[in-house]
Amino acid sequence: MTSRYVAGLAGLVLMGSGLAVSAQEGQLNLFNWSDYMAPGIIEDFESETGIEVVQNYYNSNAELFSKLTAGGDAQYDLIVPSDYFVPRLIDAGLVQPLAGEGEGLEGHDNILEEFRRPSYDPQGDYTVPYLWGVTGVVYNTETFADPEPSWGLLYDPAVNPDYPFAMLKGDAQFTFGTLCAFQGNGFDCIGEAPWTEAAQAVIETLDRDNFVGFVDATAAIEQVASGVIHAGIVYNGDLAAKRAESPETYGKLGFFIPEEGSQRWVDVMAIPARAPNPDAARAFIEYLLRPDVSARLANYNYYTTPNEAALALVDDTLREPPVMPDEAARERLHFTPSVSGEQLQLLQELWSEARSR
Ligand code: N2P
Repeated sequence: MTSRYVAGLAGLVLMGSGLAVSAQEGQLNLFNWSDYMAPGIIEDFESETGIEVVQNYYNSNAELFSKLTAGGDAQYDLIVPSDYFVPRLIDAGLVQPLAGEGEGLEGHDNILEEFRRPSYDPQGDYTVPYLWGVTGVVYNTETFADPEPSWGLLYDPAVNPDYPFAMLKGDAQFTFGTLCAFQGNGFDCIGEAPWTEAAQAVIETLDRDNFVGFVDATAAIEQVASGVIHAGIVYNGDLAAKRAESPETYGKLGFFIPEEGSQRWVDVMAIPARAPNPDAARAFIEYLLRPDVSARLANYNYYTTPNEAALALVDDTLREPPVMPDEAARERLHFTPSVSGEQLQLLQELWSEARSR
């Protein structure tokens, strides 16, 4: 029996005897993507540790970033940014190293090798992975019976001249990546030439009569289901979870990973620079690193877990598409390259210029 389970049992015995003893007192302010927790995890953590969890939500990395720069780095204890936003947060001084090194956290050995020293956090000292997934196209299967699995469903006016569609809100680099892929420059494009070409395509798309706007991924699912839009951009697990929850409402929604390539991401846990209660954040990270808790998180959200020790505990649905991309799809998926400094500035300038036209 590992020490972690012994500690858990000791906690139960203490609670059972009615003593008001807790490992750590206090509050944990968790700032997370919406619809990204599983029922019971927070309650069980609270009763085991005595820490009260308060959760607030965002819908894009850009939203998270701007809340942190507006003082959120002193308000939240734990955040869940995506891989390619980590260097931006480190460069802006918005996050602090975890306990010395991430590997010092109990349960860190459970993490798959490929996620231990990733390029976005080479020493693994700022982040611990949470869940990973992919971004693709959601569409109405009654409108588009058998579409080519291509970004053209959104970006080619000849493929969809009339039906309302949306782009993803709050992610300039992702949007440029999708257009770069469509234009043959690869989802992981970097630099002035491909980004300028992508920016031009943003301007042309904004001009189309059936373009309705930039919509959050979770909202895009509802909008396709209700007929407001007929195609948009989503994260695979969000759609899989909705379909499982209500096949009548979401059964007519199709999903594909465009053949020109798309995004694979891993969301990670990190502690803001001036977090009021970093110890509570570390306790929660260690709790989520337990194999049974990781599996519970993955199973509820229909996302793949980076926790190797949890893989045996995940549902079969998580081992097949659309949750686990097949080999052919994995070949066309890319992590979004980390860009910083002048390159990031160029990206942001091209983006705002395209948006303001
Ligand atoms: C939460 C899904 C967020 C994942 N609903 C995006 N990286």
